[in-house]
Amino acid sequence: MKKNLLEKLKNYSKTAAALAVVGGTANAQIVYTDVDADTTLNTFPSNYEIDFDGDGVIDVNAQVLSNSPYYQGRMQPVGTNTSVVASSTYVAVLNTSDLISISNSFVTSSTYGLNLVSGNTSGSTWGNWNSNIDDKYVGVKFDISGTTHYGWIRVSVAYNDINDFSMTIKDFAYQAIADSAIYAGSVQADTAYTLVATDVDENGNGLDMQIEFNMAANEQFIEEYRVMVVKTADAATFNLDSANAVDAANYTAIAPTGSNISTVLTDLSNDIDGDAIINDVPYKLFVLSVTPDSVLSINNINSLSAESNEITLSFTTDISKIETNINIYPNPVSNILNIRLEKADKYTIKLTNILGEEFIIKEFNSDFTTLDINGLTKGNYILTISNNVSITTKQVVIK
Ligand SMILES: [Ca+2]
Ligand SMILES: [Ca+2]
Ligand SMILES: [Ca+2]
Repeated sequence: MKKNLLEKLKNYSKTAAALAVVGGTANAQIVYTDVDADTTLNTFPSNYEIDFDGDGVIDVNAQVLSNSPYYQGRMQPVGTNTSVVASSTYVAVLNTSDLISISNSFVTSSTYGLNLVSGNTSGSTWGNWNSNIDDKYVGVKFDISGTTHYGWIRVSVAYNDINDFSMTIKDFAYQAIADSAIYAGSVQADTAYTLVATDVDENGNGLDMQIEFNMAANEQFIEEYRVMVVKTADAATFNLDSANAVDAANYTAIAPTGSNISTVLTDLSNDIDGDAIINDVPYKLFVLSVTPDSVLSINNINSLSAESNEITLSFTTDISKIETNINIYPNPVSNILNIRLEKADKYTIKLTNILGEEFIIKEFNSDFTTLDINGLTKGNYILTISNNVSITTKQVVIK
């Protein structure tokens, strides 16, 4: 498992997707950088400089050095207001999913930074990493343009004794939202983009809804895309929290393919409210990129695309389409009249007598409905059925 993960991580490069988000943990925005290849510091002195935000200002300098009889592996905060999560006065060993936030104890050390590993040839040791430690985290707080950001660095230490150890720097990430916490090891799925919805058929349901979108620039942390159909009236307030809460019956899951996606929904596809997708309702579509919890931690974060164009499905067929595909039964009728149309749509039906007197009017969004005609006088009636593009009439006999 771990080996696969490391292999997967090797090809990952920096993600800096621009996505408009609001504050809060669920809407976190994590910028991840792989160290490719993992960098092992095993000669004295050697170092690796970490620039979390890619602004050219080094934030943390990881280094091993010897000033005999002392040997040290350190994390040196070098950026403005940078500091490291500490236990005692040494770099703390954080586990996957430990929260890095304002609540931690941070220490800013001066010239050499904080010890992970240190000791002397007389056998004294200092620090919390003086052993074989695989894939643990250094928590960091640093400054971007005067605001505080939290991040993690994944580190392994191979330790024989105090003058025979190495530190391996594997990857790092930070929370792009100022003052917002990050979980150690937490990553975020990249975002699908440029969604285009098109009406491609004449079924009056999801079979007419084609969605095309560009795959995320990096699919490393994406388990599946979820296509979500949102009524336009609700689209402005639809956000990552809402998308995460949508029931599995009400989105379409698509596995990443390594290519851009084009797909058509099904006749059973619902919008996010659980309503069938039908004609004459304005929708906007979204794609949620879902990251599996198993990749690195239990705190990985999904990403929501920007909305698609607005799409309103409709029939472009004329009156003959309805006329030839209508089924009214039984006829003559004495109790319940069934009305079945070939395609679901928004229909209005009226039952009138031959004088034009109106007895029943009903609207429905479906390909089927019933009328209860109990109590109506026996005789000949006219059933008028219309949608937004056509109208037709049928004779009904009540017996
Ligand atoms: Ca920087
Ligand atoms: Ca790496
Ligand atoms: Ca259509």
